[in-house]
Amino acid sequence: MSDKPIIFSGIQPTGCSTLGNYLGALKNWVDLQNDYNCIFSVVDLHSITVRQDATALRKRCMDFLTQYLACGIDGEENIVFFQSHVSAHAELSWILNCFAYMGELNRMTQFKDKSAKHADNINAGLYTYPVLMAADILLYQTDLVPVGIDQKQHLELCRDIAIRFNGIYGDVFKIPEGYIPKEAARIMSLQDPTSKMSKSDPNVNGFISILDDPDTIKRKFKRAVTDSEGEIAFRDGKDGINNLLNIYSAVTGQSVEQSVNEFAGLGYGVLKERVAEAVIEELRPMQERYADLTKNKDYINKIYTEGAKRAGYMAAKTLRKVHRKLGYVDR
Ligand code: ATP
Ligand code: LTN
Repeated sequence: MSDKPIIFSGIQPTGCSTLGNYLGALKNWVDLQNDYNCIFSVVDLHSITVRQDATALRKRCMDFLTQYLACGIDGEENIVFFQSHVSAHAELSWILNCFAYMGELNRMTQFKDKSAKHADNINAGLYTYPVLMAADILLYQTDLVPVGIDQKQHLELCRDIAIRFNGIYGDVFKIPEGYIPKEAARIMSLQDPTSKMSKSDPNVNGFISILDDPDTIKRKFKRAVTDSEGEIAFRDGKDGINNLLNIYSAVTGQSVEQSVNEFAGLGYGVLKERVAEAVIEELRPMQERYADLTKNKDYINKIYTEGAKRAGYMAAKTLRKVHRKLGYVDR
């Protein structure tokens, strides 16, 4: 790898990737890939905090990795791999568990939300999930972590753990920074614009899947919940309209203010149609590449096998350093 700064990010293979994942994460990965050495993982270890069907999970993991490439990530220039293929993630995660406090983990809002959602299965993995995420990041001496704003708290925990560890053992880990986009940091559900668009939402009308066809996208935007005021403006209390304006701005690359001006005097119907059109056009090239790539299994296989090899090499280096600092006998 060249001496450009390092990026690490990942998405868990649950549900199907949404417009939220695309605008909050994937699109930025593509934009950043030329200026950084990038490591993008399908974080399959994270996904089993919720019970998964093995056959479906295996297929979904492949679909997610293929989507990374279809979005425009160059899998040869960058490292693209499955988290479970590099055992150092689980190994460092155990070690970092011993440097994370229960008080810290208790404060994680994602843990609180997910425990409420899966009250019948509040497993220890759900609780220590942010520690595994810290291990993902710290293994690669990562400089920058591009994520949506919902991951900010996890990232701060990662930094705290790294600073604590370095405080005891010297300069072991690079302290990573977050890269959180402004407009697209938090895309909201189309059915409940006060909660985030989530790929595990049981209501499929709440999210746009990045593989949805144009008719489905139009239909979902048409049904999007708005308000009864009829005025296109961006302000508190207009969650549905704010969300549509955010999506439109993120896709077109213009500011929210410019979008508000563009729609001045027009009705909600027009806004919904234009947002749908913009999203369809944004996703079209990715969907075409995706269809091609799914036919090329050998290529995909080569990308993730090579990816795991390169990632494994980098991760082993950090893990070796950690082991030495802790006092383990050399292998
Ligand atoms: P789940 O519903 O299974 O919890 P998710 O949709 O929240 O999943 P993650 O795998 O947790 O997706 O997140 C992957 C990346 O996408 C993260 O960087 C996250 O911040 C980003 N992301 C997820 N949802 C949104 C959203 N609605 N808006 C912006 N970014 C998002
Ligand atoms: N927890 C993240 C996914 C994730 C991640 C990471 C993101 C796992 N490990 C490392 C960035 C860096 C989420 O979005 N739910």
